Amino acid sequence: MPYEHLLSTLNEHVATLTFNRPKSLNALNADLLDELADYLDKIAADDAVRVLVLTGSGEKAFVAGADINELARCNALTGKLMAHKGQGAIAKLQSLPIPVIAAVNGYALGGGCEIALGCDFIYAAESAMFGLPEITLGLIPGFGGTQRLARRVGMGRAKELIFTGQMITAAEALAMGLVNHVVPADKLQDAVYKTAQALCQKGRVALRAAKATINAGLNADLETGCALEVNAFALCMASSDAREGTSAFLEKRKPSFTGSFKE
Ligand code: CO8
Repeated sequence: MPYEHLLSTLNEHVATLTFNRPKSLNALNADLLDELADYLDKIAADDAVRVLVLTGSGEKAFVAGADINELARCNALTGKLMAHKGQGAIAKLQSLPIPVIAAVNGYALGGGCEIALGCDFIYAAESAMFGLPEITLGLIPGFGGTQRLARRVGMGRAKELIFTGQMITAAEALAMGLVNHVVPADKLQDAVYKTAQALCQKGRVALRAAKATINAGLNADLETGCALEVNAFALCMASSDAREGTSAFLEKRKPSFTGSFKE
């Protein structure tokens, strides 16, 4: 499927997907969401990709939200379909077996903030702004924001941001734990790529197990989460990466992981 609104590159196992509608600050229309879902299906099945980075084209925006031109034409039914479409794409993003980093280079508002919340880490340029301003349009977040923001920053802060629709700076987002790192805009892509490359050197089996276990455990009670961890730990033990990692430590050398389950 050729993409009209997305640009993709692959560089040494790091895939970068760029939201590319700069004239509307990379706003999410229905076609873009279809393209995103298609791209994520392909990435999930591509063994060459070990880390995914999401960013926005231009200097102003990561994604400034759902396309308000389309929202203005929605009724209850089409609005519901649109919300399902966005939630489906972000669910694929969150459950992608590899690490996903949002490189937020500008506005991450509404659906754009919700996409960032579906990523494992958020790195932001100093100039980035975050917010869920749907309330100012007479709406609420519809791409998972009411759920994921509260899980990431706590209920009080999430309610304040969603009730007021206020935008916050990257520094404020960092202080509340929404963002992992804030860097000068011209250093953002390098900082993200450096982390992505470091993750590419880790054991793939363990990385996937860690991500899946943390994600599943967040929606379960502690006992269930710990039971999931025991099984995921055993799965790692069955991998050649575990043998390689422990041997390398004892032999005082750097490990060379293959991500294979073969003995
Ligand atoms: N949708 C469509 N077009 C947009 C959007 C958007 N979300 N954001 C910006 N644009 C367009 C502007 O209309 C403008 O177009 P034009 O040049 O043709 O007039 C262009 O991008 C540049 O924008 P501005 O001139 O407004 O740039 P400023 O620097 O003055 O302002 C802002 C930047 C503050 C980001 C401002 O554009 C803004 O407030 N944008 C809207 C932000 C917003 O409200 N986002 C939330 C949208 S709702 C949402 O995301 C809901 C998700 C769940 C949906 C559930 C399914 C139904």
